[in-house]
Amino acid sequence: MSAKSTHEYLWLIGVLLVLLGAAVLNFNYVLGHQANIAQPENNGAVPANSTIINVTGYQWAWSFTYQNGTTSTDYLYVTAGHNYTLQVVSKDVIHDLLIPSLGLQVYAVPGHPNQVSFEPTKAGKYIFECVEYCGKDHYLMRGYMEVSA
Ligand SMILES: [Cu+2]
Repeated sequence: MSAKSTHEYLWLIGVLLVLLGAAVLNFNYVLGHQANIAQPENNGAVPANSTIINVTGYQWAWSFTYQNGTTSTDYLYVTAGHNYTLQVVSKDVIHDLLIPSLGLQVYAVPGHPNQVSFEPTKAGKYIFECVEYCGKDHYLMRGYMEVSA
């Protein structure tokens, strides 16, 4: 083995160690955030004990209508330990609702409701946002999910 190839092996090992370190940090992060992820179900069936919330995306906000008829804009109110089913639709162009803390993402399409169920497990305030570019004020399509205990 020449001196040059030894040098190359050292670089190779160094780079692999850096990548391994990044992988460990990444897994750590992902696994650490999984406590709040509660099995999104997206196969059309509403779980028996689920509360339906109608969600409408439009340029440029999210509106939520609850079973008692009340509505909220850019705030989603839920309670930990309860199951919810979002029925998501759009009034105009295609939007895409992302709630990172739930590992949940669902398209809002005009005339084609999409449905996703979830169960928040930890009280807190979590960001959500539209992740499909939908016009000039797309960046304003964000809000908070408030999970009460
Ligand atoms: Cu949007």
